[in-house]
Amino acid sequence: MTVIPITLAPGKRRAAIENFYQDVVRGLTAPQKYLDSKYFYDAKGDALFQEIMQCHEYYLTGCEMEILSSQAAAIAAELCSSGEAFDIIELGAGDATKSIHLLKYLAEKGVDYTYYPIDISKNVISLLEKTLPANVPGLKLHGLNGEYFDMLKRVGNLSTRKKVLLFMGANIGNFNVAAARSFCRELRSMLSPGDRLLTGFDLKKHPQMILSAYNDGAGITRAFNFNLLERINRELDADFDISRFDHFPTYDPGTGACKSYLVSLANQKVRIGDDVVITFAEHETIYMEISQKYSLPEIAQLAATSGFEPVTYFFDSKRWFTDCLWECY
Ligand code: AVJ
Repeated sequence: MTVIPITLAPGKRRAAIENFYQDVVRGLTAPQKYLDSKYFYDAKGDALFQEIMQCHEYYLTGCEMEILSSQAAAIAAELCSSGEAFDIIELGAGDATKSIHLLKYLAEKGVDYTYYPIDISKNVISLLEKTLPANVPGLKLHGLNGEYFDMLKRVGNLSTRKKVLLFMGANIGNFNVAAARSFCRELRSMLSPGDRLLTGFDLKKHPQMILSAYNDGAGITRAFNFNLLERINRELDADFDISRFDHFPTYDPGTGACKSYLVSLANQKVRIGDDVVITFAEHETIYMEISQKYSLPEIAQLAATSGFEPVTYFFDSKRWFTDCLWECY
């Protein structure tokens, strides 16, 4: 979740806005215009994503919740099977409503571990520090607010045990396949043999189910996409007229790429700040987000080409989603 917390010091806040501005201008001046989906998550975007997770079409959250709530014991058994002590690090921990099942189970069994949630949102981390120990008696928690790789380096100095990394929520889907491979390789370079990674993948299934998940009837996903244009208006003094754009979600079952676009409904110009004017042709698109879907062989290949060995796949009862445990070799 990318939130620019109001608690940021003025200098840091200015730097965050400057990065946002640079990324937006770079994306909207490219031949295929695009915006980086990490910018969806301001306060309004966080709230809209919470609503998406409640939509009946958006099956992902329920599937992964089922896996964690009904198979915590099996996951824990796998983690403990080597007999070696470990700490748990969660990338993009959010509110930890899924991982809490595993954390609780391990705590109840008396397994000694520290939980290091990493999140880009300072609000998320302080909330976890306040609420989680009350819900998981005896939990040792050390929250880290920042970028994944910076914070992973920090954990390297704090923890001397084997590492278990959690990367859930199908967040890996926000990378295309090549970028997911680079990401996994970079993770691998920060881990050691015997360390493990539990990643959530949304699986290929009936294309209509997938497309509907990103095109809910209540229009929440649409609003979630438009919010990024509104955020640009709010934070970068731009003048997008969202009534002159349409939301166009797509899914290609051949590649497993679920991509969403915004479509300009007219020839139009959009001003960003004092210096930049972006020209849109009628029907020109902005590529907003990818949510990549995988088959099991594609997951195995991703593991193999990034230095991991698949250990166990945990599935929901419909087999629509998998949390996959990999080990570094
Ligand atoms: C948070 C990246 C897992 O891709 O399914 C949901 C974001 N975008 N609906 C996803 C999202 C539109 C979501 N992830």
